[in-house]
Amino acid sequence: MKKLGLISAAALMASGVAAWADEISLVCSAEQDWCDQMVGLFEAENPDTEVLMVRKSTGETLAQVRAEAGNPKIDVWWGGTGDPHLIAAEEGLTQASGVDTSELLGWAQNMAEISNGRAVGIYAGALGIAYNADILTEKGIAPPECWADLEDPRFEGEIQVANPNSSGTAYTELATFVQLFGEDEAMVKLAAVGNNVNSYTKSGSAPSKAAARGETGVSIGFMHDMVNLASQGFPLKVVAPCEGTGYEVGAVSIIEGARNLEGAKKWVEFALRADIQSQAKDVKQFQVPSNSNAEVAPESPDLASIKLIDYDFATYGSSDTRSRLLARWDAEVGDPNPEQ
Ligand code: S7P
Repeated sequence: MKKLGLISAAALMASGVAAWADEISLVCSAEQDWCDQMVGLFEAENPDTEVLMVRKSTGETLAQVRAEAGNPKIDVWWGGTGDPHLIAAEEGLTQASGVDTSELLGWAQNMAEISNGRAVGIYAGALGIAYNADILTEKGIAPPECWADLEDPRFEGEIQVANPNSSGTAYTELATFVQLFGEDEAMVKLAAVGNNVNSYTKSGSAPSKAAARGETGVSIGFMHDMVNLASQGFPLKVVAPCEGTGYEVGAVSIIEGARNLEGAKKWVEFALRADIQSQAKDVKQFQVPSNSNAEVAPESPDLASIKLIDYDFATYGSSDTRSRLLARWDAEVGDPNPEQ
């Protein structure tokens, strides 16, 4: 960890350039705007600390944490779907933060329980379908209402979704199909949807952005990301699929062997605070916050009114299950043009 010497720090301060006594290395798997907001708020409260933040998708971050086991470059991993955080916990790649979770909602505490305190829930959000109303109207395509509709040839070349190897969002979709339809049937259905997919993206929020811009007719992703885009005026309609749908619990984890353990713990405590979580809506992040005292944005999809499955985080957040499902997805669904 780079520490500024007293002389160089004093020289920098005299020159008006900020000098930090401390650095936290953070990977952020939420949206860039939220990552930037969180870093700004943290540094404003902790002027001696610089947060070195990189934004990466959830599956990509898990791959990095695995590759760096024993010599981690990351102190703390904030955001992203909970399953890969649970897998990192199971593989001993993260460590318990020991933070007080008493103010958190049940689903956030559940994540901490499953992972023995190594992953803590920070937000929740449901998976859904979005469509660009202008495009579907122009092409005379009836909007989707159910997951099954996405298999229909009327959506040929119209659907965009992420690749579950890199994206936590797309892994949530894969696990949701398996929980709704059983593993074999899920693969058949995902392959049938795949016949209509024009592109598998690396990031989970990219397909809905593409649908908002009119580059694709339909996307699969998290409803809160779709609501964000619709609130910006894009002609995006959000669909809660008729069969029911899965949801994520976004998480925060401290990496095993973190070089700045104290800084990482400080970040986790900060990220769980009600006043901090309440500010997510200022950057149009409409997940449901995990702190029971945090404000829920009026735009946040109401999870109680959506037909949610009883998502089995212990099973789908296990290393064996994820490896098996991804291997089957690669073999039976597959991405013909994987993004580099
Ligand atoms: O912050 C928005 C969000 O949808 O992005 C996270 C997502 O897992 C990260 O993207 P990838 O799918 O590319 O991994 C979600 O946790 C979060 O709600």
